[in-house]
Amino acid sequence: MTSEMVLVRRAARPRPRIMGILNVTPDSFSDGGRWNSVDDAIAHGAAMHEQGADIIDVGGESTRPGAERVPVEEEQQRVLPVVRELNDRGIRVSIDTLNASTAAAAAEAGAGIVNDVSGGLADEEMFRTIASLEVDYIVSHWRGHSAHMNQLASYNELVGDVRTELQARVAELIIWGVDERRLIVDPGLGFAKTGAHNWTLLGNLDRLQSLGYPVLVGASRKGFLADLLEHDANPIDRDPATAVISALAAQAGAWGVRVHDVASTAAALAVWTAWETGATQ
Ligand code: PMM
Repeated sequence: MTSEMVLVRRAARPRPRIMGILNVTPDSFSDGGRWNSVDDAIAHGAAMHEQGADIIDVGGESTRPGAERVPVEEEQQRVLPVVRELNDRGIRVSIDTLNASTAAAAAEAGAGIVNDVSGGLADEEMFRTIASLEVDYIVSHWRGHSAHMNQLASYNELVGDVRTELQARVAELIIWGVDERRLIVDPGLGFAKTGAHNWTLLGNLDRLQSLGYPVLVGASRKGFLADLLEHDANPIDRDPATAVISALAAQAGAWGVRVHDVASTAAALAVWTAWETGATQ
């Protein structure tokens, strides 16, 4: 060491990808029914892309607490034309589904990512299907269907249990022959988790990152944010809190954030990027 002080700025980290949520469902908890027609859904997906979404996550079955299952044919009728058209417009698309046959059909229609909130537990064909497709796969922590997931929210050591359960799903995917470079993990906020569980997981993202896979955070408009807020007449009132989580997730090194309101998260991540780089880029 010389006596001269040298300031070394560590290399800037990439900003997380923004995944814009496109629920083509009549009943999703925060935006259900709004993008119910194919044309409206495509227009909304394209608008989110314009606002800065890197990926549009198309889903045809609500996973809100208490939600009932949707017949798979109906799910595919909802999502496939939207996936196809967005892909034709050059937009990267993920398919949010629990069903292996929908994952395969959506990949055929151009989806490059399968986002399965059940981590393969809802459909025993999912991992075999993923192994046969050229897609990235988001493996979420999950314990059971929305209709009864709140009864499954009990843990010995929350973060360790979620980490171990995710690791087991990843190990199984690798046995099926899935390329581990195509895996992304997700703590599954709100899925068999209380509000306190969600905050604990967010505060310990580093322990999930230490699994060695990119981490996706899906906190957008979820009920646990409402408990913090004095004025919460509507799920969109949670967008500022969601945007702050996006910036904090960036700071924690998340690979991506899944959000309804792309504009506010894009603004939050622009601030984070300027902070991170000293606005040198
Ligand atoms: N949450 C929902 C749906 N899909 N996918 C991932 N990877 N992570 C999540 O946290 C997640 C998800 C439920 O929220 P929505 O009904 O607003 O889409």
